[in-house]
Formats: sequence, C-alpha cells, structure tokens
Amino acid sequence: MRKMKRLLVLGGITLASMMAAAQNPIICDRYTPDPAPYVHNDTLYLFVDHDEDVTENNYFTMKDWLLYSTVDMVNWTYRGTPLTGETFKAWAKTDNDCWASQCIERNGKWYWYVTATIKGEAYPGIGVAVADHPAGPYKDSIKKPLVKGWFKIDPTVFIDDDGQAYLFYGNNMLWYAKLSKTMMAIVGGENEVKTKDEKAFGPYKGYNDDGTPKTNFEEASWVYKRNGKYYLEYAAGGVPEHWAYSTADKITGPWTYQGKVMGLADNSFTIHGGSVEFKGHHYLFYHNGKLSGGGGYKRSTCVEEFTPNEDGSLPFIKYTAKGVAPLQTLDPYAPQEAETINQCQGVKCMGDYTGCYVTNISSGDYIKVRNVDFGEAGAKVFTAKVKAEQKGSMSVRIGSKTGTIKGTVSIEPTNGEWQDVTCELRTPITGVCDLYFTFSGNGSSLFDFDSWQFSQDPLAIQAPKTVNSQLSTLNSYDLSGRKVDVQSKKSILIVGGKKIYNKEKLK
Ligand code: FUB
Repeated sequence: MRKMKRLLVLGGITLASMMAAAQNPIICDRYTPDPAPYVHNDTLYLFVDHDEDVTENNYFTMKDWLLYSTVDMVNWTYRGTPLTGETFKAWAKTDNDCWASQCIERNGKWYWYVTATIKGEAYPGIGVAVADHPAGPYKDSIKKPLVKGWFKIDPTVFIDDDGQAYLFYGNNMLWYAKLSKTMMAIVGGENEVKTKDEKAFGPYKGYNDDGTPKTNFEEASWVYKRNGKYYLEYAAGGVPEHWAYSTADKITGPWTYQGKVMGLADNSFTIHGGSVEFKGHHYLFYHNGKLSGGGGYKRSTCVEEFTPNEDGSLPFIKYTAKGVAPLQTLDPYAPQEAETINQCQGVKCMGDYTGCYVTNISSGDYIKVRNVDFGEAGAKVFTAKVKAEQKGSMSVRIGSKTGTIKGTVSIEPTNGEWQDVTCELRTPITGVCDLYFTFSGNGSSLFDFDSWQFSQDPLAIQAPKTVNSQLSTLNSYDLSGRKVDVQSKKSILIVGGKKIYNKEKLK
C-alpha cells in the first residue's frame, strides 16, 4: 500500500488529472464490492462488502462489511465498518468469506442480511444482524443462519405493499422465502425458482461438467417493485458476468426474461449491485475492478444514472468513468465531516457509529470534495479539527489538487486531543467549486482529520484550540425524520470561540 501511494505521488500531474476527472469508482479509500443501496428520507445509504488490499490475491479476502452514505450522489461519507465476521461468530467462520449483503429498514430497525460460511463447513449460510441506526451497533440476535446450504448466497430483501417481506438468494439456483414480521425468521419454508427456465431467465450458454445445461442466471439477485411490476435484476451469463433482469406480475413469479442491463464489468469477472430511485432519479449501482490496484478480487462500487423506458423496461446502461452529476451543492459554512469525500488519494477513513475521521494521511495525499457552494460574499476563514503526533500542514485548494492554494493551516502535535486549527484565506473563495485538501509534512501518519468548516467572518480566526474530545458524528434522524446527531445530539465544531449548533437537539 505504501509503495502504491509513493508511485501515485510520483506519477505526477497526468495521472493525477486523469484520476481527478473520473468519478467511478465512487469510493476511494477501500475496495468496495457488491453494493446494496438503500434510500431512507433524504439519504442514500450504501451497504458494501470489502475486498481486502492483500498482495497474494487469487481469491476473495473479505473480513467485514462497510457503510457509506450520500445526500448529493457525489460526496460519500464513510459511516464505519458496522459488521465483521465476528458479529456472526455464533455460527459463522469469522476470519473471511464476508460476502454479499443487503440492509433494509422496517419500523425504525435496520436489518442487514449477509452471506457467511458456516463454521466448520465449506458451505454458506445467510444471517441477519439488527440495529436501531443504519450505522449500528448491530447484533446477531438469533445467533443462527436463517437458511444454509450449498449455493445459498447473495440475499436480497424486499417488503411488498401488503407488508410481507421476502428474501431471495442463490447462485445458479434461486430460492425465495417469506420473512416473519420480526424479519428474523423464515416462515412457510423455502421455494425454489427454476433458473433453468429460459423464458424466465434467458438462454443458457454451455454445459456443466455433469452434462446439465448452465443457467443464464448466475447470482446477485436484486428484487424491487415499480408501478405494480416486480423486477429481479441479477448477474448473468456465467463467468464473466453481465447484468440482466426479469420481471413478473407477482412476487412469486412466473418471471419473464427481459434482457441485458449492463455489459461485462470492467476488469472484474463478477458484477453485483442493484438499481434504486433517489430524489426523482434512477441509479444503477454495480462494481468493477478499476480503482488503482484493483481487479477481480479487488472490486469497487460505481454508479450510473438511467431513465426507465416508458413501458417500464430498463434501458441498456453503459458504464462510464464519469459517473453521475451532483444532486445538490454542499454547504461549507455548516460543519462537514472530513470523511465526506468525492475522490481521494492515500488516506483511509476509520471509526464507527460514535464518529468517524480520516487517518493514514501522508505528504502528497489529498481529499476532493465536489460541488461546494461558497456563495457570492465568499469564505474568509478555514477551520479544521485535527489530532496530530507530529508537525504537518493542510492546504485548501480550488479546482484541482495542484490548484491555487487559498489557505494553509499549520498543525503542531496536539497531545492526543482534537484541536481546531484555523487560517485566514489569502483571497475569499466564492461561487460553486470543487475543494481540495492537500497534506504536507514529513512522511506518513501526519495527523487525523475529523471535520472542517469555512466562515465568512474574519473574527473566526483564533489560536489552535482544544475542542470536545468526542469525534463529530453525522446526523441521524429522530422519529419525525428530522436530522440529529446520534452521540452529542448537536454539532460540536467551535469557530471564533462560538459554538455552532446547526443540528437540532434530539427530543
Ligand atoms: O463478493 C463475493 C461474491 O462475488 C458475491 O457474493 C457474488 O455476488 C460476487 O460478487
């Protein structure tokens, strides 16, 4: 990893500018396969698996599941690693095989269905962990798999209009089962969907070793309903996989094959994801192997926007490096999490539901935040909340990672405390632009970075100041859907000696 970081820095402007233009993959600090998006209120949560960045990589190395979120589709906030193999230690192998998953909210509880390998066996099972917040903490309350057996992987969960929830899962074979109201038990047994039915899943290609025809349906099922029609998207065509879909008038089928939605994933023999509607736009999430150093076992989430055809059918969606357009601007005068990132180089996000931050910052690394609206009057002061063991600095640039430096905060060791450091900008930043934070110092692990904020008030300038040692946490929401901070129940950034409470207190 360190070596890769050095190469990227030495790669110079050409590589940097090429990377800056690309928006896919959308998560830059880790490999994030098998995306499962979920829309709740004004936020899109992205539940993903995690391919480890290991040198010997001739099979999947997957130890945990991650969560990111966005409100604008271009800046993604790391929300922690809420599940690991250990979460399911009662029945699953804990050190690997944390495979595809999907999470759903019901009556204020979050149910995250995962694939893991049964302890002491070679075959998989599907478990569920439950939490009060999307970022956790999650518990495996039933301490056993919901279903287990060969080919039982890749759960997709769906709640129909009558309140009945369903789980679909399978590789080459496909099953569905009703879930109980608790969402933590199967009721009425498992039902097999005949994947060899060409009318339902499309023509097969080739034969298995035992002479039986291969199925076009491969794995990664993704079920939803739109305008009264049921959609089943899935990885198809054997390996390498492409993305296809079938539809039905009833959730129990019969399914009718509709065709390809996306071609073979770039630099990955698998494809996995699903489509969602968010703020009036339709998005298809999928993975490829295009993040630096990536490949078939180091896959990353990407997203494309599409418009369903008038008859409800899905268009063929081409994958792009460009990705999607922002849905809204980001407010630099409100406290923002450092781990809200559009693109980055070298850094890593850490933390959990109590708060996250950016770490592993080396000289030459950068973070890009896209589509930031500074307004006409413009920003005059920059404040960052950091924790440092050595000297370093962070510069604010506009437009590119080598763009004009607008201001630089000097960072001194902070004795293990979080500190606000401020600087006056050389000239005000105005209008809507892409913001870059670039980091300098001697070597690696320069400092940790929790949050940032701009001010239009020159009086906001102050000497470095120790602040609440608690990490700032992203808003969650109360029962009426208003945003609140889960931990401190309020914003904790202090600017110009004044506390800024821009988040409402939890009632
Ligand atoms: O990520 C591990 C496995 O690869 C998933 O469960 C499959 O869908 C494929 O993406």
